[in-house]
Amino acid sequence: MTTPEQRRQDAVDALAQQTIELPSWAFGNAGTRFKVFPTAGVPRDPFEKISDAAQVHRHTGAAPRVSLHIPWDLVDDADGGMEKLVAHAADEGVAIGTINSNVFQDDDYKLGSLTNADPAVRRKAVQHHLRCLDVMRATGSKDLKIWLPDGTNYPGQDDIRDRQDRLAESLAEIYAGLDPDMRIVLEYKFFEPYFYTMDIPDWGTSLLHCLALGEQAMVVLDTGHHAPGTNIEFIVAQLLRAGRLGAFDFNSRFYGDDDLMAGAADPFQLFRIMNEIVRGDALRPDSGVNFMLDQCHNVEEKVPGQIRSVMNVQEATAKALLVDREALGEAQRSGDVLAANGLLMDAYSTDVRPLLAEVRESRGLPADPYRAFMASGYLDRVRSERVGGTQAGWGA
Ligand code: PSV
Ligand code: MN
Ligand code: MN
Repeated sequence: MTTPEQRRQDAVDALAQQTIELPSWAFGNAGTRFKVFPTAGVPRDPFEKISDAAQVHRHTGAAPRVSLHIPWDLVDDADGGMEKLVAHAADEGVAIGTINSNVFQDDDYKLGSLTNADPAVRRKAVQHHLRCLDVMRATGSKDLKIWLPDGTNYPGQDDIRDRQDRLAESLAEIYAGLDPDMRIVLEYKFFEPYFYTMDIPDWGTSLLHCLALGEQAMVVLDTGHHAPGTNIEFIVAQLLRAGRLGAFDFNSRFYGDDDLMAGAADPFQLFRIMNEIVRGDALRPDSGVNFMLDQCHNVEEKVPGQIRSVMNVQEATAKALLVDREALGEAQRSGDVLAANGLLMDAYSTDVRPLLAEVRESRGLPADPYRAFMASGYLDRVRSERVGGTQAGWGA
């Protein structure tokens, strides 16, 4: 039997190793299609986005990688632009993580990118992904994240099956370009930007394409990309069982793809997800599951919004680590429904903030990263320094 003290110690060890990747686009201005409210001091280029992300790592010690979106974060410089970005990241104490491909901005992609009926448009979209692989070679990134914005708005607009066939062919071309240590991580989303069909609307479609591609293709689960009421932890359990959960995009939703701070809307759901992660032994740094945030901060400050989200993921993880799994297994096997549910709820109801403060302080980090950042003067500094030029928008 493990004692509560042993569980606590195991939790401390696991939490000290947990890392969460940050999205570069969280640091730029974002908004809805109605309005983007500009925030003073936001980054004007990819270098400044990385500097802001590094602040999150500096205060939490848990966010050592930054995910880039290409071409938004492309530093086009004949003299090794991306290498300069890598060096800048290293100077700031972080590294480049996943590379995300945009195929949602060009007019050519109105009727689809990798699924477009026009072979020339498909070729262009495939080429863009091959270019992303080159960016990965320049940045040392290992994961190419494909979120496919393709779909249709009206029944009959295009042939659903033909689009799947074209998608499979395009993905196979990209997959063939991977180096042996690279992966495609394939995201799904049930609606938006199209509202009748999306070409990768759900985990089943993503998984089928991944299985057809091969072992270097894995599913990405974005917590905001499901219909209301979807049991996301079930999907986590199933994908882990199949060995195909490649990454998370954490964010909160109340309605649709709201991109709010992770753990803000439904901390209990985040706990249930992390409970499946711990149950599936997928928290280990070498588990193959990359934990990432995918958020936009429309009305709140961005760096502290990211810090708060990292802390929320850590809290959900700490609670999941405290579940008494032996007692839970016994209760489950003996059919004691209420005891089993009670054991899970006991862990969820634990205030883990003192435990996390202890983990941080033992690593020389502030007990409360949010307060430490707010007191650091960084926001005032960038507000006065970053004047002029064009503020980076969601995309720029
Ligand atoms: C799409 O909604 C998405 O969640 C994808 O992950 C993209 O990479 C991200 O937003 C930013 O474009
Ligand atoms: Mn996402
Ligand atoms: Mn999204």
